[in-house]
Amino acid sequence: MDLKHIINLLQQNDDIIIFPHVNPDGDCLGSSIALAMALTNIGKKARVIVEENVPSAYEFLPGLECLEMYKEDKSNGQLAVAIDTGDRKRLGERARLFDRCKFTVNIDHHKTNTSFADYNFIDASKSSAGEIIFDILKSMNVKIDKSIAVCLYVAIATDTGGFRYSNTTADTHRTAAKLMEYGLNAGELSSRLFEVVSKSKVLLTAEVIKTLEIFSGGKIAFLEVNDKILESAGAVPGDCDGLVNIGRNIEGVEVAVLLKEIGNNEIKANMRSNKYADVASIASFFSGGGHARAAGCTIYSHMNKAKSMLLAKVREVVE
Ligand SMILES: [Mn+2]
Repeated sequence: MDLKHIINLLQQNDDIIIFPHVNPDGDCLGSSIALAMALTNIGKKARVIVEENVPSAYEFLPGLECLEMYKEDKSNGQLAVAIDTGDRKRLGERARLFDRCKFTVNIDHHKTNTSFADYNFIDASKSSAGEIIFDILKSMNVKIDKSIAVCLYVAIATDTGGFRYSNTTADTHRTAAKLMEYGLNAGELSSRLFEVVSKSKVLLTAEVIKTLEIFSGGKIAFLEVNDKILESAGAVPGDCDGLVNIGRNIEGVEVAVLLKEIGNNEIKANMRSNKYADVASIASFFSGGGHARAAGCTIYSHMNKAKSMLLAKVREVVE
């Protein structure tokens, strides 16, 4: 699908509902809020509907007034826009509202995207949904202000790990440079996003490091977290973001996995790779998704079983 069609739909509809994915991250929140603000500025009714609170790390974002908490009712909208959402499951409870809207659009950069909407724009060459939203706003010729720029910069910076991951392209830097021209303070944003951590996160990190296991002669690292560990650190599930990098950053490791025990029979796996292993293919095997270097899935089994099934698959890809 051509970006022009998506832009036409945004221009022709006045009641637009934007859907970030569940467990919202910096990319989906920043991109969604930026799009909502830009559309509101040109006189449209644009809302971002979420079903969870904004993680505390992103409470500083401008434009949070665009967010509305999802209520189960029969309301609908003209145009539904899912952002950064690889498959329909990632819409959570809101999938019903999404389906009730007259037209549905899916804007994403995950190569595993299932094209679940009426109109799908998937560009896996982009580092982030933020980069795509920037292109859309530029093509629509709508005014970008500092608040919109901050949101898009946060979207791009978080999905590229502060412009360090291999998804960072020359275009990514060019877009970031253009966003900086709206007067945002990149140093301050980076420190807020990547350096400042809560005490509970530090304590959680210490506990998670104790679970480290290394396999395949140092090429695979597994880490674990569960409610008991979270509780002992006084941490919340959102504090687990990025912990998989503890494994990924170990010299010689190709694939790192963080296993999160949600219930007795539900394990969420967060995977990262460094150079060659396609973790999206592993995630797909377990009905998950993502990118070659960052992917995730849920395994409905107990911890030991989930770990051995996943380890077997990771070994196939790594060895
Ligand atoms: Mn993203």
